[in-house]
Amino acid sequence: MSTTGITLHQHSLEQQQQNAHVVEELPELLAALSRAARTLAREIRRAALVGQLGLVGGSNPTGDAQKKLDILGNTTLMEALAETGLVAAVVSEELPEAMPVSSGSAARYVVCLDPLDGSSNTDINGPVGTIFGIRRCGAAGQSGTAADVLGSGSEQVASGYVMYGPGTVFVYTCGAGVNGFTWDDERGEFVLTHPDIRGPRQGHYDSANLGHYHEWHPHIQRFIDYLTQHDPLTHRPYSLHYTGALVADVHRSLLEGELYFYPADAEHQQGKLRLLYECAPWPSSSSRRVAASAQARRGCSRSRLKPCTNACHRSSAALKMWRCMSHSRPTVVPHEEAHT
Ligand code: AFP
Repeated sequence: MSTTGITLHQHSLEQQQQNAHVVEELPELLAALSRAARTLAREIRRAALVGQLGLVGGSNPTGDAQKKLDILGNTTLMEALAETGLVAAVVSEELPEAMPVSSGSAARYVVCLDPLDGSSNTDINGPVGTIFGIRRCGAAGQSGTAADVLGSGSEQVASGYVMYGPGTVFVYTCGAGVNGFTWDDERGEFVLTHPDIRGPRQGHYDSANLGHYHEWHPHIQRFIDYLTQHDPLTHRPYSLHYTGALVADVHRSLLEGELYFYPADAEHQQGKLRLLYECAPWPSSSSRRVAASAQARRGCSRSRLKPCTNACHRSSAALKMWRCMSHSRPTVVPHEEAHT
């Protein structure tokens, strides 16, 4: 396939035509998400000028203080997805439960969203993002409920993220490679700029909130100590890069090879990152299927969720998830040591 100048819409149509496993509604679902992303990019850029920075005054179901832009992001995405008639429900960081969207027979998908990831960065003009994972509704009569999203991350039909930085970048996978598109003002389109993303085999960045170092499990502390030792042969010490916005940090990981981790700490004993919309959606270049390798707790088991109260917002102590996803091969302490 020639990739010169191809738009996101053209790309998703080609993916759908060329890969039997790709759902026929993919182009329309991605078009809706990209329309919302375009609106959000504009609103984020001008937020300081129109009084859209700062807090709303409440908190979301995961306990984070909600920003005005969090609410705007959620509404914008929900409206765009509702227009398609293809989405039965949305699971969002900003909503307590799965929210019904459409009830027609075409509404066969549930979309998991972190509408504005890293929203603490909005007030300092830092990078933020949107994360999405698209799943099929479950058995007939069970559509649009939390039960539809309780399967493994590998059951997603497509997933990805948008990063609002100096440019706006839309990255997605439908299980046939990971591709990135940059918004082109002149064409009014997302245009393919990062085809078939595969991170370098050797990374030398790490990304984590080291403020929690003394609360982490001793094995994780040892791992950090290992990364900071000097050894040119294994590209150590790693350089610490942390923006506080998962999308920005993991985007770097996909492009340049990096470890990102947010292990359990005193405040977040189950980990901070939410499985459905902060972990499972991260696209993998190493698998035909959409990545599911967000892992639970210290053991790095697969992310099959079991029903529980507020399962939509269940979190994961993510230790090494994006090393495997980005194809980067940093030299790490032996697996057994890191995970026992
Ligand atoms: P939200 O802005 O969507 O709540 O996500 C923020 C986040 O989950 C993730 O984007 C960051 O990597 C992480 O939190 C930063 O957390 P700390 O401020 O605790 O380091």
